[in-house]
Amino acid sequence: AARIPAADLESFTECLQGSRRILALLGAGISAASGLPTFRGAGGLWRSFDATELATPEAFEDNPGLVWQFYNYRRHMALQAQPNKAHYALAEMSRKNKDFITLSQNVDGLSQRAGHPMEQLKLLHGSLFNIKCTSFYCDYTRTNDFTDPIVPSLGIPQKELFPAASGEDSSEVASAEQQFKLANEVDISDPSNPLPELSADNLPKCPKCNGLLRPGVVWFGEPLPRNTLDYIDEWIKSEPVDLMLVIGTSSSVYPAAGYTDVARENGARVAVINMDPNDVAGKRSKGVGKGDWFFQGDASVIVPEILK
Ligand code: BJW
Ligand code: ZN
Repeated sequence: AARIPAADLESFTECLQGSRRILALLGAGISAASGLPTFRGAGGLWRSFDATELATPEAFEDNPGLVWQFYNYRRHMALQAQPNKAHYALAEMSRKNKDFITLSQNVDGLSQRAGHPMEQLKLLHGSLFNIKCTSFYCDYTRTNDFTDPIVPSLGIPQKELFPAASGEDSSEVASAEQQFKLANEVDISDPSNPLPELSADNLPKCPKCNGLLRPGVVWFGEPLPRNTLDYIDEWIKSEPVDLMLVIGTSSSVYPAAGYTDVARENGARVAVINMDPNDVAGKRSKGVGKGDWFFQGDASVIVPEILK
């Protein structure tokens, strides 16, 4: 907190107190202090793979087993993580102000678990805990699926951990709890641990059509949920926006990053909270302009400090 310049905090607080219609845009940096890796820069690799290259329809088509292992791992990590003070501060402020809307690019569920009012939380890129069918003619989806691993074969294969389990001595077969515990002690993100090759038969299957299921997230080249985009456009354009908070995002992915400029055009002043001063809002815009704030540091420290 000592890093926040007093004059900036003072002018920001004055603006915040005079603001009713507030928009927040969240990125992976808000969950960094909860132990979840971001996409770009250090930590953006999973095994030897660039996380942004696994988050594509092409990667899933080429190797659904690999991509499912990546998402199964991310689901597990997100479930183990706890929301931090930034998630809680935003949730609390949202409960007090129904004109405060948060657009989250994150799929980790931490805002929801911090008690963020759902009607004020717009998920731009879906959720790790939504699942949908890949079959063109099938509309099967399910939400809030916290099964971990999502299917048993996405845990560590039993025969690798329990060579005896396939043998005669049934006393060697581990209980479900033991299997779960052991499976999660093997760090599948460590490339020195073998990654099992999985056939489509071992992956999550649709109960309706038996097609392959996929994570309910938005990959590159895919459209964001239409009703969410419509809601946001209407919300931003119906009345002037007073203030926009851009928290822990590289502002490099569209259309999400573009909302900062749209809000600015509709009157908003913009505060950016980020570790990296180069990641100012809207890479394609002129960046942080006159009358805006940049608060450098860990969102879990800065956000509760500037919103209190
Ligand atoms: C801290 C911190 C700490 C660290 N405290 N800070 C216009 C122009 C150019 C290109 C496009 C355009 N419009 C669309 C495109 C194409 C594309 C795109 O944007 N490409 C860019 C790379 C240029 N966009 C799309 O494809 C989107 N779809 C689309 O536009 O569809 C159009 C369409 C219409 C009709 C039919 C068909 C199509 C879809 C984008 C989907 C993005 N998906 C992902 C994966 C989600 C699933 C998953 O999680 O696996 O979303 S990619 C990944 O990036 C993920 C994130 O939500 C997103 C943004 O990343 P984020 O959150 O900003 O993370 P990082 O790592 O980049 O940054 C972290 C930041 O935190 C850094 O700044 C750090 O400094 C900071 N930080 N620790 C505070 N403790
Ligand atoms: Zn189906």
